[in-house]
Amino acid sequence: ILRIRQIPRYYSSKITVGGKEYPTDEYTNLPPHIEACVGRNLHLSPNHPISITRRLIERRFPAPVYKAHNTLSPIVSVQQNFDSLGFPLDHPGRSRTDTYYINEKTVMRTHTSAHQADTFAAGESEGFTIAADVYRRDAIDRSHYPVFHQMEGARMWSRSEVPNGDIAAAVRADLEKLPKHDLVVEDSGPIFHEGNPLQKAHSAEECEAIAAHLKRSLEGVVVEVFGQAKKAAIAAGEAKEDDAPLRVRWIEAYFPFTTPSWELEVLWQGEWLELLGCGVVQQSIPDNAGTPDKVGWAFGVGLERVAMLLFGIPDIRLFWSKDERFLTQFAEGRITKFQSFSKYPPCYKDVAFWLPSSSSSAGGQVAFHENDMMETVRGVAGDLAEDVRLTDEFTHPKSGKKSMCFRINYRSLEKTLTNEETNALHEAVRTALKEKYAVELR
Ligand code: FA5
Ligand code: MG
Repeated sequence: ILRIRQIPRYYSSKITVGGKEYPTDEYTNLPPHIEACVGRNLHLSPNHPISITRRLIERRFPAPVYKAHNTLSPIVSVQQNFDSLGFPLDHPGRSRTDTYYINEKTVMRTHTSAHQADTFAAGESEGFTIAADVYRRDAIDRSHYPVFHQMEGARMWSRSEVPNGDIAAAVRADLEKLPKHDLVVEDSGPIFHEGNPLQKAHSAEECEAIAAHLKRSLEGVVVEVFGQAKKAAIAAGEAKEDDAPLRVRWIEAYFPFTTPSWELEVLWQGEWLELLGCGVVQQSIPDNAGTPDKVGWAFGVGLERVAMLLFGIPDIRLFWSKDERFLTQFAEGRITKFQSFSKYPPCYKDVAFWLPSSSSSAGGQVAFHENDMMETVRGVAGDLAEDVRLTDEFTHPKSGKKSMCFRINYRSLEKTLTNEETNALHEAVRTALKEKYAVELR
């Protein structure tokens, strides 16, 4: 039986998240269908592809240099998620359109970097990995989901502990110990320049050594992951030994908490897919964590993105499936190609509406964000929504009113949806939009 979910319009004075109660306020925007994911812990579920992927990557960052943290709570303070990392107050990531707030001071972590400062402060090891569920209001398509998993990694060196206080030499010595590989990675150009600057606290030589150690470490992950993926594809008859090699590239990036910064992308299904972000840790973070003599690097990788490539999983929603046909295909320590149990027909439906005039008036606060659409659809249709795209948007020249049109693809991973079912879902989406955002349906 198809269940159409209700979206709450008001929150009561308390909200329960992960079994604990929190006071709500005008920031609260965490819907029940997202709260329901707290505690699923796919990254710790034996034989789940997210857990298998986590362990595969963890193996590249072994103890005792790296300590693995995999059970940190997803409920963090705004201080941990944003302030400690130097996010400016007007950074879009802080807005309620992008982040799930439990209340003004408490959020669902949007990334594993939320634990960087605390982990530096604890000072238990030279390096660490942190695997965890993270939460974001975001697009709906085959590679984006509002709850996903990241692994953070960091490696720090202490000025007071390396021989002669020479960080660059110590990092280069550690670089020599990393396994070499012959993967060709397209590079992004100079290690640092005005647009991707060196920090004042670092010499050019230090930054270059840290960046080289960072890139070699992460390229090692790619080599491991794709070596395994290729073996599995060959075993499944989907690839041959002499197939064209994987295309991988570094591109420059920006994060408030690293500089210089990069992202690593791979060519997947004809498009560049971003796997991870990384960079040289902003010195203010170890400084504020009480470990000012530490310098080093950090990265954050999307585990679903890696798992999709590893196992050939075509849609990110599958990770949440409780369907035995999905779950029984995977076993710890074994990389095999996902056998799709079938592809059911898509069903495209459009919805067009005028935004209430207050929200489209010039200079006024826009009260409807694309992510509001995403969440409304996910809230009503759950995993029966495969993809949502903004197909048209315009402002009426006379009335100044703004119109938006979205195309929703309804498709179940488990069965063929009937016309009645998709019509009911679509009608419920329309009603929810009208009730929650006072849009005028067209
Ligand atoms: C971050 O979250 C940074 N914290 C990463 C980082 C850590 C940078 C440490 C520097 C130092 P970003 O928003 O790009 O960056 O997300 C990192 C990765 O998470 C992406 O590369 C992608 O693999 C994955 N990801 C992001 N959004 C989604 C989503 N909605 N669904 C699935 N995976 C996602
Ligand atoms: Mg990114």
